[in-house]
Amino acid sequence: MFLDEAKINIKAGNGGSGSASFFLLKDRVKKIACGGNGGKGGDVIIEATQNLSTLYCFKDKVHYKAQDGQRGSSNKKAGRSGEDLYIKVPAGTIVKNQKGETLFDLDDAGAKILIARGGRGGRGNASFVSQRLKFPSFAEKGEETEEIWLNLELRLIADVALAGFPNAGKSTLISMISKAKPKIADYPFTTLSPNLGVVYYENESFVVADVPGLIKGAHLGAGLGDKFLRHIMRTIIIVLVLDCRQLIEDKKSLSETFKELRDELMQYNQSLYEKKYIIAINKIDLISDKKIINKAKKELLKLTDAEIIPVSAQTGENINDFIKILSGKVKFEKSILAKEKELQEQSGNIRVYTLNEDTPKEENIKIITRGNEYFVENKYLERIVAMTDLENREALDYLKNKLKKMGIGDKLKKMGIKEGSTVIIGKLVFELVD
Ligand SMILES: Nc1nc2c(ncn2[C@@H]2O[C@H](COP(=O)(O)OP(=O)(O)OP(=O)(O)O)[C@@H](O)[C@H]2O)c(=O)[nH]1
Ligand SMILES: [Mg+2]
Repeated sequence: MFLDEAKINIKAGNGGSGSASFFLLKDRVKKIACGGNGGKGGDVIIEATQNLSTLYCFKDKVHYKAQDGQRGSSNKKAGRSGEDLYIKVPAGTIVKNQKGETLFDLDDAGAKILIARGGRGGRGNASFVSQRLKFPSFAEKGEETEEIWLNLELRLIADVALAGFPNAGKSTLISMISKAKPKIADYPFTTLSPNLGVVYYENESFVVADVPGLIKGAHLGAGLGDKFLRHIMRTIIIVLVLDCRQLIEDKKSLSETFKELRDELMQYNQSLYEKKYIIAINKIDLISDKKIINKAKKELLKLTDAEIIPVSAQTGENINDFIKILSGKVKFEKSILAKEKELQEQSGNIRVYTLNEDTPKEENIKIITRGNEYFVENKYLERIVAMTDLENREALDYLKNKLKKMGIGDKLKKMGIKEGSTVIIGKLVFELVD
């Protein structure tokens, strides 16, 4: 079963809450704050693997959640961190956000992205002990993480794509040059999803993709072509498969079909159009008069300087030459790409992408006014507020102090805030009473 699109919901683990506990000394009067910190929540990591070739496994499982961090406990015992969750996807998967913007392109096996970071563990009351505050009765709550919806889109990783109109013999060709065993039949749209095959030549090998047939207007979504054209996007070389049966049956020239195909690729995507390609004139076993083929080839050469190879995917005629030429081209183009990639890839294989910053910064506090309301916007601050136990008087005092130190009060005053105005910081809403 093949599936090349999936929508998943992920959530990193919440941080565990800190503990507010005291250790009573022998006299049962003196006490020491000893609440430990909560553990960090598990991260969600998406990893590309060679062992998967479709997104089918995401069909029934949509929600993915990493483990929460555990609560801290007394005796300064920290809570255990939540386990990270690895989501495996086939190499070639593109990760998009809900708006359809590409966040990441996992184009090689082994590439990993940290897509959502686990929540920070809340600090236990032992962490709040200071000269001024000897017996803090409060602890921080663990940081809560948010769910994220992602769209996964698979673009197969193949070196070569066989493209052509339905029935041209693409599937027959891939079955002739590789071990792939796609369905072959004498009607259009036999192939409904892409097939991959590995072709071996001398000491080299390359991957070929047979995709569903294109038809005129495919770029507009006609037929099946449009949906699968994206699988050709990554390939280095396209083989345009033309069916020479039309020369005798429909009296339609190959040049015309060639132009239609090229046009279709161009309409879909400029870079697809600009890709290197060669032409295979297939089914030459059906035409005994070789002059007809040669004439068609000459006409095509007026339109393109691409290599043109007449073959029969059925009898195997010229197939060795075809493989040899294709292999040479793949090798050449790959060596160019490898050099380009070397320049790009100095940062290694593991690329970290996060939707939430690990340590939001204290700087750049923004305050926005709307009528009598003042919105303080700063991730660092919002996180502190979210992790504060707002029910606890002492915790609130501590937070107030922190806000003062950060100069929030002064900033608000400078903006001309009046008594009775509302200040909003994340989940915290309060009225200014001076
Ligand atoms: N005589 C002859 N018939 C061929 C050759 N290649 C393919 N065919 C026949 O052409 C028909 C279509 O072949 P497929 O390989 O299914 O064509 P396709 O391009 O994959 O078609 P779609 O998947 O529908 O796009 C089948 O009946 C094949 O047996 C060939 O070289 N010679
Ligand atoms: Mg086919």
